Amino acid sequence: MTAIWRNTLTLAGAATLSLGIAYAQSPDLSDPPAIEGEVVGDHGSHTLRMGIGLAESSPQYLSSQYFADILEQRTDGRITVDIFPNSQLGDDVQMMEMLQTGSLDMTYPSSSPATTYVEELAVFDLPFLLPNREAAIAVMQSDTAQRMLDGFEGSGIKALAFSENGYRQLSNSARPVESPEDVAGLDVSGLTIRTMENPVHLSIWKTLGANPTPMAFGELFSAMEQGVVDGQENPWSTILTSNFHEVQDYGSETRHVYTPFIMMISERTWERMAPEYQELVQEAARQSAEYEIQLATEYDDWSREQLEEKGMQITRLDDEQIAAFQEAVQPVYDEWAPKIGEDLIAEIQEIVESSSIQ
Ligand code: TK8
Repeated sequence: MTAIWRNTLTLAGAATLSLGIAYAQSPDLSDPPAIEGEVVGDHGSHTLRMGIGLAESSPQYLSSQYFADILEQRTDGRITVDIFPNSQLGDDVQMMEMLQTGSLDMTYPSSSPATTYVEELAVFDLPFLLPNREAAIAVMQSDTAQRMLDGFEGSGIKALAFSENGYRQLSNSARPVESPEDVAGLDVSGLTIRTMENPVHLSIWKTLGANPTPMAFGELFSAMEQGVVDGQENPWSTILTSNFHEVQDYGSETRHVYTPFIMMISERTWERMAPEYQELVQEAARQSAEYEIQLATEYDDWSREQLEEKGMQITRLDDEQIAAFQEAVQPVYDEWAPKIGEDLIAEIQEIVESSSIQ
């Protein structure tokens, strides 16, 4: 972990969460695939504590529940997983640290706060890099991505699988945003946009002329409620299942970054498990990640419609408007491409090009 990344990041205070009741309704979601395979041998019992950031109705939680069900069924109840949603146990950064010390078994953060462990992950933070979901999935399931997961080795964290957080959309409580100028306009009136704890995201919003501030997800709802921050950016499903529409009137379909989630386990917990259990945990992580991507896909447009029904004014940007944002953030590439690595970016762009749909 080199100084360049540590210096750039400022860590938010402990997460306090007031999300209120999770959003009950959900789209006609696909049921999880049937759990197949033999019950594995008896290598003792494990109760895994898993902390996640999002609400019970989120694709992140539902797929984690599927992960738990696979382990319980395939071990005849010898491995159980207790899931703690809504950042109850801390934010992404804190929970990764808890995996390192062994005070938590599993977590499921966004890739962005994990760039302090594996710098290559920052490639996912470059704006407009992944034009569509097919390209994103092709990248997440590539050898390049597997190399990033392997990059955690020796850090105290074992990274098991990528899944989808999703395409990030801007929301704010001040006005509709249709152009980079509108974003810059947000700053003129001193409005603040919350970002994840990640230097590339800070650069994106600074470059667009906003006034960005990094903050833990668990603090975001109350910070918006109290007017500490005026805007934020997340996938529609997170905005809906975290009830952000209660404190955000405007949304803009910027799709400016596709953020993955990474399912992780503490290396200490992993090393306490028999090889057959390790194999099963890895398999279950991949299966639940595939299911999570499916759920996140089904939630995306549906959540946007729900938010509009709940009164959020959502601006859909046309190709020309998106192109204006792409042009406006070009300086982010100039700043970060040399640090992230031109070769890595080229590797990802090649996967994107070869993925079926352009
Ligand atoms: C939840 C976070 C969240 C992320 C963010 O723990 O912080 O805005 O998008 O999903 O990982």
